[in-house]
Amino acid sequence: MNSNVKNELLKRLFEANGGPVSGQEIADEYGLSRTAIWKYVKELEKEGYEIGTIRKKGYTLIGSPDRVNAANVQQYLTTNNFGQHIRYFETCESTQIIAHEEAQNAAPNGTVILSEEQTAGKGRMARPWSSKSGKGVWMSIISRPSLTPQQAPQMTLVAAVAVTRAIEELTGIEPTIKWPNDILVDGKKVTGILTELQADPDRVKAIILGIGINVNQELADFPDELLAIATSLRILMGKPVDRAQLIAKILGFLELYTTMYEKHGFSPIKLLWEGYSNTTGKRIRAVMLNETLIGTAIGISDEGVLELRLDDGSIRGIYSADIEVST
Ligand code: BTX
Repeated sequence: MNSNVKNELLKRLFEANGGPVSGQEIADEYGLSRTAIWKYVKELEKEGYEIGTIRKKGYTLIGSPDRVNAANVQQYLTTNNFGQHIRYFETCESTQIIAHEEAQNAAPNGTVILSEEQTAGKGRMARPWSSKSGKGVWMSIISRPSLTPQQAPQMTLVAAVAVTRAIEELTGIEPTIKWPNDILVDGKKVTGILTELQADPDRVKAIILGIGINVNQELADFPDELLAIATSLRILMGKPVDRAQLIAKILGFLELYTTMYEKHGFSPIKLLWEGYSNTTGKRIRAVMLNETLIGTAIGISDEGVLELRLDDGSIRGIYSADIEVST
């Protein structure tokens, strides 16, 4: 079996938007028999696609399985780069690991790694990220913006704004962002973002943006220790959400905001970010590796650094910390 032919057939079925796709034409183009094309149709049916036949016209797509594979995502894509190359897995340890390898092997800007399940999903500082099969968006994006390594942390904020906006548009839910990387609804985490870097001292070679979104979990899908701190879009909406459509929307906003950031700097992103922030103006505890600071969050600087006014009136910039918002 040639997976290119199968992918091409699927792509055309999506593009035909319910209309017929001629098996004969594909057979002619690839120098195959019509029976060979029929075998690819049977393969797709085994994967969960529902395919009908119209006599003398060809095949039509009636339904697709709930999968985040390339064809399902790309039918909704409006981007030039982000998501044009997708590698899809039923399961893997972590999409970040695969993305790092792909980035080293010269994967183009905007390459996306998606998996139905992660068996060792990673959070920041080697914390685990729960990634149940078929229930969430477990995605790593290889971005190659022209930035210095010092600017890279700002990409976390670019990604947070893109994901928040996409969730808002698709579901009507209004999430907030807790600096730097948590997307929350009613104080519970729906999304975590992990930004990793491949860089020379003066130039970013690749940013690997890891995005984990709880989409279609029900309460029973979460491990006990997460019940108090995590939620999913399905729990919030009371109905399932189309993961493929959500991914395409995120990639659209991510391309838009990354371009905006490269062209105009961080200020437009900062404005968007502040509109979603649940941190600004609040009393917070910032837990860092070597110290814990308590104060009022004033906002973020033009570099994306969180500015904290301590009780003695002095101002400290926080580059990396876990934040607890107290009021
Ligand atoms: P973080 O360090 O801010 O959050 C990790 C913490 O969040 C964990 O210690 C746990 O308390 C909690 N947690 C774990 N799983 C979940 C979950 N599903 N929902 C809500 N809370 C949870 C956040 O790190 C960054 C997460 C990035 C995940 C993506 S998924 C695709 C990519 N591949 C990969 O291995 N990681 C990224």
